[in-house]
Amino acid sequence: MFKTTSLSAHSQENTRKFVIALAGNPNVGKSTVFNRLTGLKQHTGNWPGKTVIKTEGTFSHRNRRYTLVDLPGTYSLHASSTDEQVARDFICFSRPDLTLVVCDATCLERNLNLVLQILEITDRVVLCVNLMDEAERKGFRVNIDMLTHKLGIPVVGTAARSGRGLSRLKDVLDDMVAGKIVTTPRQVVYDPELEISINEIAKRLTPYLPDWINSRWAALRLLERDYSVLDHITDNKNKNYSQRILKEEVALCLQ
Ligand SMILES: Nc1nc2c(ncn2[C@@H]2O[C@H](COP(=O)(O)OP(=O)(O)OP(=O)(O)O)[C@@H](O)[C@H]2O)c(=O)[nH]1
Ligand SMILES: [Mg+2]
Repeated sequence: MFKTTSLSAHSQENTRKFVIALAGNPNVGKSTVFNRLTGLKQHTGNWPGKTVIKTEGTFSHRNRRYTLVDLPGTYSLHASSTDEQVARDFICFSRPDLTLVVCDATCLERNLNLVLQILEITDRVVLCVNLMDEAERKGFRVNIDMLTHKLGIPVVGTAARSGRGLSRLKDVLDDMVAGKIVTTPRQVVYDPELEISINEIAKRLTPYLPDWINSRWAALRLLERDYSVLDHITDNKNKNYSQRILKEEVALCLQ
């Protein structure tokens, strides 16, 4: 799954700060991971226009500087609550260099739902399977290698409260940013009829969207009649016209 690339292309990059979005279900240890990585270098405010708290922190590792953004805990990214909207918009539209998803090792199945949703948005994802100590205490065995293979992204087991695995996690984040790891994220395949519509809409959307927005993901949002993604189309001059045309095309695909 992983390919190694040359570091030379990235030699200039140690002067800038890399942004890591920290996502996950509620109560899985995100803030514990956040505190372990950033120590006291934290700053708290609000998300613009929202009453949701935004906590940012910084850390350095192997000569690179990072800003870690602790997103609200969510079970999904359907933007049906303010928390979900904040988390989704940051991962999708703020273009973080990486998204670090924290999972609870004792209830992986429920947690993986969010992971798969994030993999529909971006391929720049690292999974931290936290609470490994709790899982072990309950007699669960989590196969990290198998998860890595099945999901196509790097997976690191941690017990953040005691600090176990955090050093390896930092190495993996850094390897991702350095371009040493190329991911092949597992994609959810929907039923064939839906896949035809997704592909058709994605094809029509592509010319209107910036290339960093995944058009397959955008097509799925339109199929759910979530048109907020259309706010991000690049054709500013004809924005209203383009939005109307795209909505009509989606309606045609749904007939
Ligand atoms: N045993 C164990 N407990 C942990 C671990 N990581 C976090 N905890 C505990 O789990 C609880 C929740 O941790 P938080 O870091 O607040 O979780 P969170 O995901 O930030 O929670 P929300 O922000 O409320 O969504 C706390 O009591 C932590 O001490 C771990 O690896 N092992
Ligand atoms: Mg928290």
